[in-house]
This record gives sequence, C-alpha cells and structure tokens, in this order.
Amino acid sequence: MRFEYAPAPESRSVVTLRDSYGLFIGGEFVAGSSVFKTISPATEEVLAEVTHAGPEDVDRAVAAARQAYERVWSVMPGRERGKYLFRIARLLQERARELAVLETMDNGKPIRESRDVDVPLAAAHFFYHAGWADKLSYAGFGPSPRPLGVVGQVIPWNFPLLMLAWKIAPALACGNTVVLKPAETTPLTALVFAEICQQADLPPGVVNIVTGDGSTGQLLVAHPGIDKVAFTGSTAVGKEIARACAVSGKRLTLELGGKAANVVFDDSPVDQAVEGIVNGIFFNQGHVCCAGSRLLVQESIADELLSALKRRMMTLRLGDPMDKNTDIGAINSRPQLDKIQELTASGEAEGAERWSAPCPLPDRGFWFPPTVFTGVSAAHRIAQEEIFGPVLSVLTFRTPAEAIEKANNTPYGLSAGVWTEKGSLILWMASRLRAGVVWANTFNRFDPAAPFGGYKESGFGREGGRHGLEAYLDVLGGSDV
Ligand code: TAP
Repeated sequence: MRFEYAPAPESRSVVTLRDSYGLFIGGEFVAGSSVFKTISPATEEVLAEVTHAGPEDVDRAVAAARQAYERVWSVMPGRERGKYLFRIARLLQERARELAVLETMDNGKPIRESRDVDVPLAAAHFFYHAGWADKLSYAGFGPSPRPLGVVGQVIPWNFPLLMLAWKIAPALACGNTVVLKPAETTPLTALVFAEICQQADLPPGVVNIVTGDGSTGQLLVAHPGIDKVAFTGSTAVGKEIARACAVSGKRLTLELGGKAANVVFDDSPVDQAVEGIVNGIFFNQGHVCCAGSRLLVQESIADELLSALKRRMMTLRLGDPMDKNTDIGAINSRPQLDKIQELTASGEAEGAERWSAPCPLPDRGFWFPPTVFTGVSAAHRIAQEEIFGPVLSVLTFRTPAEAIEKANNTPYGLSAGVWTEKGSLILWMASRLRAGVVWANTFNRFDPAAPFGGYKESGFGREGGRHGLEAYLDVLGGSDV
C-alpha cells in the first residue's frame, strides 16, 4: 500500500542569499578576478554569483594564512584554540536551520538529510576537535607534537559543509591555518561558514575560503606556500594531486572514491537488511564515497531479498528536496547526471538487467530514479567503476570465501557492510575485507571519534578520531603547542 503525504515544504525564508559573494581572505570578504553562478540543481534557478579565485587571489589567501599561522595561531595555547572551536560549533548549531536549507538549495539533497545528518555532524566535528586542542600531548604522538603550518584543503560537492568540518576542525585544533576550496557547484555553505568565523572572532587569516573551479584547486595544491594538502574527491584528481605534490616536501592526505560491497548472508533479518541496503545506496542520491553500491547477496535468499528490496524502493519519494517527506533529491549537476546515464547504459549494453522504481521525474532540474541492476558480473563496468548515483549493482555468492573474493575485487577499499546474526562471521569477514571501514548490521554510520579513510585507490590517511589528528601534526617532536 502506498501512503500519500501532503506537501511539507521547509521555508526558504530562513536563508538570506546575497546577490554576490566575495572570497574570504584575512578575515574579510574581498573581490577577486572573476565571477561565476551557482544554481539549484532541483530547479536550475540561479542562487547567487560567486567569485572565482585566480593566481593572485590564491597568493593572497596563502599569505594571510601564513601570517596568521606565524603570528597568532601556532603560538596560541591549545586551550585558547579550543575555545574558538567550541564557539564555532555552537554557532553552527545556532544557524543549523539556515545552513540546512542553504545546503539543500545549493546541493539538491533532501532537507531531511541536511537537517538531520550534514549539519549536526559538522557541529559534532568541531565539538570533538575542540576537546583535543589542549590534549595533543596525550594523543600518543609523543610529548610535543607540532602543527605543520599552512594547509591547502580541497573538498567535493556531496557533503559540502560536512567535508569542510572534517577538514577544518582537526587542522585548527592542531594549530594549523587553512585555505579551503569548496566545489564549484556547492560553495554557499562554506561562505556562510566564513561569516561564522567572523562571528566567532576567529583571528583573521586562520581560515580562508577561496571559491572557484578545478583550476583554483590546482593553484592551491601547487602553491609553494602550502605545507600540507588535504584532498577529498575523485581518484582521478587525487592521482593528479599526488603527482603535483611529489618531491615538494608537502604532506598529503587523499580521501578518494569507493565501490563498497554490502554483503548480506542468508541468516540476516531481511527487513532490517533491506533498510540497510536502501540507506547504503540511496542516501544522498548515492553521492556518497562509501555508498554500498554493490550488493553481494547469498544465493539462497537472493530472490526473497530482491523482491523485498523492490517493494521498499517503490515507497521512496523522489522530488522537491525542500519537502520534509522527500527521500531522493536532485542529482547535483548536469555533468554528474550525464556520468550516471553513461554508466547505467553501459550496464545494459554489457548484459545486466535494469529495474528502476516507477516514479515520475520533475520537468526541471537533474534527476535519476532509484535503480537496481541484477545479473551483474564482477567484470562489468557497473561492478568496478564508481557511479556516484542512486544505482545498485547486485551480485550473488555462495560461501563466505567467495563473498570476500568478490568484495575485494575492485581497485577501491573505502568501506563495506556485513549482514548476519553470527558475531564470529562478522569478525571473520571484517578481518579479510580490504576496506577502511566495515559496518556490521548497519551502514553509513559516522562519528567524529571514528577514523575514516581508505585502502588502495580510495586514498590514504584517516579523518576523524585520534588517527585523524596525525595528518595535521608533525609527530617527530619539537616544542609544545
Ligand atoms: P573531483 O572532481 O575530484 O573534485 C573534488 C574537488 O577537487 C572539487 O573542489 C574540484 O573542483 C577540485 N578539483 C578538480 N580538479 C582539480 C585539480 N586538478 N586540482 C585540484 N583540485 C581539483 O570530485 P567530485 O566529483 O567533486 O566529488 C566526487 C568524488 O569525491 C567521488 O569520487 C567520491 O567518492 C569522492 N569523495 C570521497 C570522500 C572520501 S572521505 N573518501 C568523501 C566524499 C567524496 P570543482 O568541483 O570546482 O571542479
């Protein structure tokens, strides 16, 4: 039975959009060399004009960060830095509704997700790292871990504010200053974050935000004034950045793509597993690096599980991301939609069977229905390449050993899920899965205290937890910070 819901739109009035946004350098919004427009992917309406940072703008931002590092931030006691991080966390909470609405407008994700996941987790990251700022000597990296200096950070469009928090909170807690470039299609919450830095009285230059496209990112990571590069994005760009940073002496962490296996054994409770599969691949339209994009189901329950999954998918509500009942929002951009369409067409051409939940797609904006492919072989592109959309590829297995072999058979190694009631099997699987995170009887759970990161082409370095601090510290010693 399908329930109909009355529309429950969130109000846009909590957001005051400026017509035009400058770059945030040295604690102020300043003009740059040129501008571009950011649009809502759900309606294609122009939301605001944003500044494109060119070489001189990036120079200015790095110089501001250097000055703030040397004069203020690296010499400030950790307990004082921690107060600023607490303040930022509280301001994120105070402006949570505005940030959630803005994120949904600029990114296309359902308001339910930006309100309940992105913004609360972003605040949680600042709270968590505020607590570390005066305890770095006890973090297990020796008695006197030192900051690295000026950090260049480049982030993607799928969780704009949350990825910003994952990058900025640990960097600042450890005594570094930052220049961050948000993705071209989702710059707006980073610019409100710049306002929050002003509200928190953060010393000028500690955080600098330079908007622009990939060329701005390139300038930033190649800049000689940067001591460390932290990148989250695609594996292709990650490799380019690794080459750009080679022999430069810069420290580097890369959080890249994934092709996670969600492995369901025949003793798992089917309804619970179905919820985990839906959450694993359809959360955030599947624009999730750790999405459970490959379902590996034990052959004996494959038919039962797939029928239950399709029934559940028929209840997913696709449409206006600002409606509080919406489960599936818009695809973030036209190029991303083109990529999903190209890869799904290859799935059919290679012989897999496509099934999409029957749901009307809005006339304007970028949309793709929740889709499942069965009859997928490990050699198909849809089993190997990251689709980064609401598309699930289903494979079957008979034994745990076969499940491991298939799960590990991709160039990636970011995350995995295991569904079974046997604790011993969970441990057996977890020790053999080549994935940075393994979820047991759940999926897509995040906590600032838990390190996150990949193996193989999913990158290196960890974000979150005590391990995440190491990426922002010179752990070989020096005087106390
Ligand atoms: P990318 O195209 O790699 O873009 C990521 C960021 O890098 C954007 O800000 C982009 O700018 C910038 N960029 C593009 N070319 C660059 C270059 N040559 N040098 C420096 N910066 C450059 O990825 P995306 O499509 O935005 O994001 C999706 C990817 O991110 C997926 O593969 C996903 O798996 C991955 N991801 C990984 C994680 C973790 S934690 N592993 C988390 C989220 C996403 P523009 O956007 O302005 O072009």
